[in-house]
Amino acid sequence: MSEQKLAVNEYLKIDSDYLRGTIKEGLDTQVTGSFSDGDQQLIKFHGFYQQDDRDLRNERKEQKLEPLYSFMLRARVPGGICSPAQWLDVDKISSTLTTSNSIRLTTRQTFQYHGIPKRNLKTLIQGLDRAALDSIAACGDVNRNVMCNPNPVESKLHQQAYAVAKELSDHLLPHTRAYAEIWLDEEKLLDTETNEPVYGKTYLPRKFKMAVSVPPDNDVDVYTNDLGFIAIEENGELIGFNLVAGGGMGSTHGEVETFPRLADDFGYIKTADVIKFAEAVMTVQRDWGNRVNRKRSRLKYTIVDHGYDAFKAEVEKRTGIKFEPKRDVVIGDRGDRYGWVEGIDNKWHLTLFIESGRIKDTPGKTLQTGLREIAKIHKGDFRMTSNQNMIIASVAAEDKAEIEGLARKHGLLGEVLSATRGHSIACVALPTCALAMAEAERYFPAFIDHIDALQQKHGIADQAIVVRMTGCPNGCARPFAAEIGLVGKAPGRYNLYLGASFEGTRLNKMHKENIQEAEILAELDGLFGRYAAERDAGETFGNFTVRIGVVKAVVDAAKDFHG
Ligand code: SRM
Ligand code: SF4
Repeated sequence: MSEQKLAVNEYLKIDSDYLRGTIKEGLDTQVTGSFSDGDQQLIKFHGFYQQDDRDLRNERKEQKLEPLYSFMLRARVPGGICSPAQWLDVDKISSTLTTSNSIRLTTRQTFQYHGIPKRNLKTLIQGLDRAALDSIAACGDVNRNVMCNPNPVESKLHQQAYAVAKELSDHLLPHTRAYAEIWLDEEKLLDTETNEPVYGKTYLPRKFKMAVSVPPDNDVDVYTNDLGFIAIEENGELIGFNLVAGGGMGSTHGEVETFPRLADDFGYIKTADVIKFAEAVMTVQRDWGNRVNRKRSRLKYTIVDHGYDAFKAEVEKRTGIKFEPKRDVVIGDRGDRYGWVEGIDNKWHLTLFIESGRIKDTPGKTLQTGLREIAKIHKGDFRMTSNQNMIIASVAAEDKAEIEGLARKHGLLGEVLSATRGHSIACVALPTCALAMAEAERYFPAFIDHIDALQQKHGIADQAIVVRMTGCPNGCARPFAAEIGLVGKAPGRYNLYLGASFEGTRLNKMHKENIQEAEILAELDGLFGRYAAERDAGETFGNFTVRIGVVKAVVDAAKDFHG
């Protein structure tokens, strides 16, 4: 059998001297705002992407100018928790070193800056470093930002789950000193093979994502991750986890060998064994994952291609521990609890809805200023959620009024939020995302207005429906796990997916391809009418569309998603 050629990125990693490449030299080059092709791949491991303003692309081409390059930086904030002092620094950096003048909360509990000129990159990373923040491994073929349920209400269990998420994140960080040398001007030490004891020179075949969920909340959408840990408690104490693995959303339109998938249940493990199992799952993926075709290189394909049983046996062999049968657990709501909620420690927590996670000052809605003003007086912490929202956590009863006053003054609170809007997310898409085929974030609020109106028309406004939109099938807002998923195909055109469960335990399936707003709304109008008239008590919209046969339930994604 002839040897297949590895994907280009594999050679880049091998030749990069542990992710250094020629980034340092590229940074000093003044003649272009971009990096070389190879370094553009390597900078991802350092947390940023080269982009250009797609709204201006054609105009600049006509003027024979190079695209207006700038950079997007994604921070690494395990569990999404940061202090008010850190937020003030994050905010200041956005105003002084980026041209977008905004902060973007992401679907994985962290924040991004857009519009960073190359000349500001180093200053920006040094600013983050002073705030005890970084962007190492926020992107690239490594373990990314580890998500964790941010619910501060049941604080003891959350604290224990968060400690596990933080330990996972720390343990699986790349060891290379490339980031420290290039961005923080630290000295180069002697590199040896032991530089990357877990990853090795070629790191992972592809990105790798982990989440820790605390049931019944499933805000982290645990089954969409490569590796998920579902917390199991006894008398309010964390005792272990159900381990799930092999989830992922990305696919390519028209290529049936690519598909989204939800993670499989593997069984129960004790808290003390979490790191062992995480390392085993990750290293099996490191050794067995597809390094030839990057479209088939995520863990989900490794499990499908090698088989569930073989994968499980290898993980058990590497840990020396057998999975116990999975524990019974209820998987519940993926939404956030908006407004004030009292925790068990007599502290209060305020969840703010941030539409598509975009924190920016606009006329009448000074969201960025509002959060800055809150950070100046807040004594608790900030928690970013995987629904792109922000929790002002741990507020003493006597401080509630002042915080709420600021939130109202700046438009962070006060608008009536429909049940569906509160459960809906959209990815960034245009103008910054290089892969976008259609709008998402910029169009989504108006689209949800239409959904709200249709739900009101049919008397079903109280029913939350999980609606998600992305500008392409990479799935950054997890659209294939939405009851109504809209995935960009071309400007103004989307594929409509239906039939996922409300809780995120079943994928959806394509119902209509390549349709425009009018057709989407007409389709939903008809289905909402039937839902209002024919639903069973308590039946969610996704389950209804499967029961009445609008789409078939996806049980085995490899066969059913396209079949
Ligand atoms: Fe994503 C690529 C934005 C969560 C699957 N994602 C991108 C890039 C970097 C485009 C690029 O490669 O040039 C997007 C940058 C847009 C911009 O201008 O900011 C981008 N992804 C995002 C964010 C910011 C969306 C958001 O609206 O919040 C999310 C950042 C998360 C974070 O903080 O780490 C984001 N991306 C996700 C998720 C959701 C999740 O992880 O829970 C997914 C689906 C889950 C998964 O990984 O399978 C996701 N992004 C992808 C993929 C497809 C991967 C695949 O397996 O095929 C790509 C493209 C790629 O990797 O080739 C991608
Ligand atoms: Fe870009 Fe596609 Fe991700 Fe949206 S889903 S941010 S369009 S890569």
